[in-house]
Amino acid sequence: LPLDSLQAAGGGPLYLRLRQTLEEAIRSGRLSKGTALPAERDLADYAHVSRVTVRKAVDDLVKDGLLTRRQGSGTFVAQPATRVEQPLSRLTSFTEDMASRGLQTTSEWLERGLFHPSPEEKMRLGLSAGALVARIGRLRIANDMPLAIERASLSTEFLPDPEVVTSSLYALLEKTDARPVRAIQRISACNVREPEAGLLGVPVGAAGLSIERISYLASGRVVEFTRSLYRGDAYDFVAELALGE
Ligand code: 16G
Repeated sequence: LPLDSLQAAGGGPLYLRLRQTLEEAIRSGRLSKGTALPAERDLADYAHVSRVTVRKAVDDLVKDGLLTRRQGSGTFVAQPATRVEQPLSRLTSFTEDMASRGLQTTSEWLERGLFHPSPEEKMRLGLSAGALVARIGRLRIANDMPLAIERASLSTEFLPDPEVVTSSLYALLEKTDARPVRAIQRISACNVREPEAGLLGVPVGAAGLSIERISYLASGRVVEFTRSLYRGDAYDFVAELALGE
C-alpha cells in the first residue's frame, strides 16, 4: 500500500487521505475481501501517522460498510454476505439450514444458563410461579460468516441443564422427544444497533430482520420462545402461496 507517501501527498486532513488510500486499495481489489487489516499501531507506524488518525479513517470505512470489525478478532475488508434463501414453510434448525447448503455452523456463546424469567418469558412459556428459565444466546456463524444472533428461552422441563447444549438445540431436543413440530414465526424489519452490529460485523444502522419464533409440541405445549436478529443483507425468506378457498 502506498502509505509511506501519505504525509507528502498534501491536501486535506490526514485521516481523509488515509481513508482514501485504503478505499482505493479495497475497491481495486489490492486488499481483497476478507483480508485482515494490520493492527492499528502497525498501520500508524507504517503510514507515519497517529493512531487517532488511523482510527478515524477506519471508523469511517466501517460506517460505510467497506470494513467490518469482529469483536475480539480485528478489522477485516468486508465481504458481502452470500444471500441465503430460506423457505418459510418448513420447521428446520439453523444447523440443518446451513448443512443443506454445504455450510458448517459454529456458534459463539453470548449467554447460557438458568435465570429468573422475564414477565414475557413467563407468559410465553407458561412457567409456573418461582420456576427458572433456561436461556441460550448465540451468535450463529456459517463458514466464518456471522449471520444471526439467537436468544432462545425454554422451560427447564425441556432443557434442565442448558450447559449440555454444545451444538444443535433441535438435535438435542430430538433425543428427548421434545423437538417442536409446529411454530409461529413473526418477522419484522429493524435497524441493527450496537452491540449487535459489532457481533454481526455490519455497520450500525444496517438493515436487519427481527424474528420471533414460538415452537410447539404436537400436544400444544410451548417448547421454545426465540428472538433472533438476522442480517438483512444475507437473508431472503421465501414462502409458497396457494389460492385460498
Ligand atoms: C432456528 C430457529 C430457532 C431455533 C434454532 C435451532 C429461526 C428464525 N429460528 O434458527 O428458533 O432455536 O433454529 O437451531 O429460524 P440449532 O438446532 O442449530 O441449535
